[in-house]
Amino acid sequence: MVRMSGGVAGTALAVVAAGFVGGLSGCGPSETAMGSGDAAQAVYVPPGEYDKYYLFTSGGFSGQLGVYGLPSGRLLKQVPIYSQWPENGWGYSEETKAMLNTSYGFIPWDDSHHPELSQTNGVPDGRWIFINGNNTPRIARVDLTTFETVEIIEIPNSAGNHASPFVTQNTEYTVAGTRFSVPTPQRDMPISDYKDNFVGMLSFVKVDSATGRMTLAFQVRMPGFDYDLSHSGKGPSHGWSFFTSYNSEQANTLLEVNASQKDKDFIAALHWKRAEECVAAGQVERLPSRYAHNYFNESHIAVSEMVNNSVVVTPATCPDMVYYLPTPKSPHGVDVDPSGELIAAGGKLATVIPVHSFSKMLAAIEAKDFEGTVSGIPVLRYEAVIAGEVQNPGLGPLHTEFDGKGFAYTTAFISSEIVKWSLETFTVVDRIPTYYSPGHLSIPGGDTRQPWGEYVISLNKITKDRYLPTGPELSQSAQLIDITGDKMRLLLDFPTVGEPHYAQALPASMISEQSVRAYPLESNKNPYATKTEGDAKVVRDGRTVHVYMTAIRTHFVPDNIEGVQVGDSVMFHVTNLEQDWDVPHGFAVLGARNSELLLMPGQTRTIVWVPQYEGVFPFYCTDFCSALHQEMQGYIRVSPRGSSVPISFNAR
Ligand code: K7E
Ligand code: CUA
Repeated sequence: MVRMSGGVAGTALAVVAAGFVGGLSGCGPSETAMGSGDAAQAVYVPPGEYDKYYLFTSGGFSGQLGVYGLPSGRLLKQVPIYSQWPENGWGYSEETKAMLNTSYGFIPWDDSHHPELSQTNGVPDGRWIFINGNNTPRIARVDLTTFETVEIIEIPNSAGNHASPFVTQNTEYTVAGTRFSVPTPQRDMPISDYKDNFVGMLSFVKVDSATGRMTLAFQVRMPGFDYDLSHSGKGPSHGWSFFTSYNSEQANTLLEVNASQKDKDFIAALHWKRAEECVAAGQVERLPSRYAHNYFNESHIAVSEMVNNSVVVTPATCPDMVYYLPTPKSPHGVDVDPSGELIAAGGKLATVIPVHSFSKMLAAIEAKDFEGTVSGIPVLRYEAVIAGEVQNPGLGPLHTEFDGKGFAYTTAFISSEIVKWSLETFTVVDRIPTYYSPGHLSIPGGDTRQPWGEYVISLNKITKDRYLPTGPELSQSAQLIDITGDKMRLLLDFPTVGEPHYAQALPASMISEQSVRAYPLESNKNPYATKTEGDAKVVRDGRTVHVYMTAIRTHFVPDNIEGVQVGDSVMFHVTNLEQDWDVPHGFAVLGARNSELLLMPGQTRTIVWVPQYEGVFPFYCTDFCSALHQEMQGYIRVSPRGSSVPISFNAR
């Protein structure tokens, strides 16, 4: 909570305020309109106090997930998702490597754009957060009790999983729309055969409501457009998902020109409840497909399974499943208001924000008010489905969120601003400059049935002149804007790690109260776990040496090991015996060519070390765990290949 009292806080406030004033040069009028002291007070979280909200930001090309506190903007954690993370051994340790497996083999990186909280009844429930992998199509699930990635599923017959992972109202599904259409199944063909040969697959991944476990339920075969963003219906529109598309021209080269020919592209309105009926009735095709499904098994070791086919539904054999809403012009975002009635599109090149009406859409479907068909998919008449057009929305409107009080907020990328508009009159009621070029914005609960409102966070691509220079690459940033009053008020700039395409926030108590503090040692089922120091041992198995090691303040057991030879694969299986909160130990060994291990209390992790030279090599704890942390070390002796030095170690 933000609290202010007494002289100490007042002093700190003055310092923060001075910093803020220093940042004012060259800024717009709305920033100077409020006292900077007011802004500082509004974001000041006194030392020892907690933030009010968690904010989860995508890492973009870092492939990770950022966790921040609001309103302070303090970075709390980076959660590794798709990119290897030597800081804790993610993707390097034997227990986690398989999480990054794909049908293309092990991939240590991806581009992640959209974090999406799980929902119950259209409201975030604080259980999981999903995030898409864009380059190698995947969806990951993070458990919010541990802030750990626990599952990654690859999406077959897709390329560029951008319209993802937006969930349905009760997290029945998380969706995946392919940005790039591709030959399906993949095969050799001339690129110029794009038209009518490439497929744009929209995938529905079922989420088990008890466990969160994901399975690819079905895919919908769509014309070869580029599918860009998605949001699912809610309330009356629950059962539908909406996907923007561009390049309905089906160009395969110079898209900046060739995909901007038509006046309108489409939002695909997909009735997934209807698709479920067709799947149940067997009106499907089984497509040979190869994709990886990775998850932690009961021993908390990542396993990777290959799945070999997918179920495909086609509009032609599942009538009434999908309709096109004409939408100007190369639309990007698509956002559904809290009531579930209004569907707002961002149009990168559009001069208005088109807002479709769900009830009008149903009426137009009923009346068969079509202006034609595209590949057999009915195209609804624009005038029949449009609820309103927001005039003068800024240049390059991209993404919209809602405050739950009857207003929508849309980013304008080119004119660098957020515009606030009324869901009743479709008129702009306020605007505020952002610094600069916002992509998404985020309001706590802002894409749900019950937004918490209070703030909008602008997620900016460009920060020229906002921060100290850091060479050619400058930070991306978030800006915190107060939306409690009639006028938006800029409160705070804070840099972000990676490119925050999108972010979601929710009240902190929904997560903090269920946070895991340690993994119970008694339920550690890792087959290489060492649960007491008396069980520590070193075992040779051919050219592999297994070291069953324990870590506790402030020593490893064993801490002297001999009998290892050059070229052996030494598997350090290290178990952290601590059961206290916030006492990880680290493990690093000289010459390791992968990473360290960071062991949470009660956890076992394994790193492989292949000694290349004879000698005596130290290992040590990398996490300053106690006053005697520097004493937490040991040695391993490496003898020449074929040496007669026997395996030995000092036990307890
Ligand atoms: Cu607009 Cu990838 Cu959601 Cu970025 S996307 S901005
Ligand atoms: Cu254990 Cu430092």
